[in-house]
Amino acid sequence: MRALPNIVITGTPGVGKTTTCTQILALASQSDPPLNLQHLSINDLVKTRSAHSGYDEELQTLIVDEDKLMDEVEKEIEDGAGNGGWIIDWHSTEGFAIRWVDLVVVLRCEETAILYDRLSSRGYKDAKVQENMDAEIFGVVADEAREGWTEEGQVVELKSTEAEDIEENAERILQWVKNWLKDREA
Ligand code: DAT
Repeated sequence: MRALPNIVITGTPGVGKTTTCTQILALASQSDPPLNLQHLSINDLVKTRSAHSGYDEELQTLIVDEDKLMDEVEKEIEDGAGNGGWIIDWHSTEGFAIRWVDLVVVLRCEETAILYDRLSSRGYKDAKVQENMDAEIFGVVADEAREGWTEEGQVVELKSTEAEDIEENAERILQWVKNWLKDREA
């Protein structure tokens, strides 16, 4: 059994996944006792392990080789005897084994104008901004997560619109980790 839970922080690009993960790790290291959580950026893994099969010019993105990527994810997660504590940062949960993950957090930015600004300030082309906006409006990532993790409370959606949301969400997620630990001790 894992010593710490594995959590996926997911959502449409620009909802604040990486910023939230950084904040969770900062709070975890300041906890008493510190919690040994680690950030697993799947974006980085795609690049460093070459889990891609080319570049999509239209969508300005690497074409992910999902089988290779999931092999690499599994290797990372199972590293250290599978002790857990991974905060996994990716815009999808597709391909993840249910057993790898204890909680899926879907960040949501329902203020489309705000998400639009975040995406266009990254220099994304219109087609890519539009694709992501549509995905957010239709809740694609949340639906996909719910199809996989069906038990009550395994998937939570949190609003990530304003700066205060980042802090609040990171605190909630850390509290969830602490409760998970308490339940295991009992
Ligand atoms: P993601 O990892 O989901 O693609 P990010 O963490 O890189 O997103 O954030 C993209 C940009 O938007 C970054 O400049 C921080 C900002 N941002 C994200 N969530 C926010 C929030 N809830 N309030 C204010 N700014 C936010």
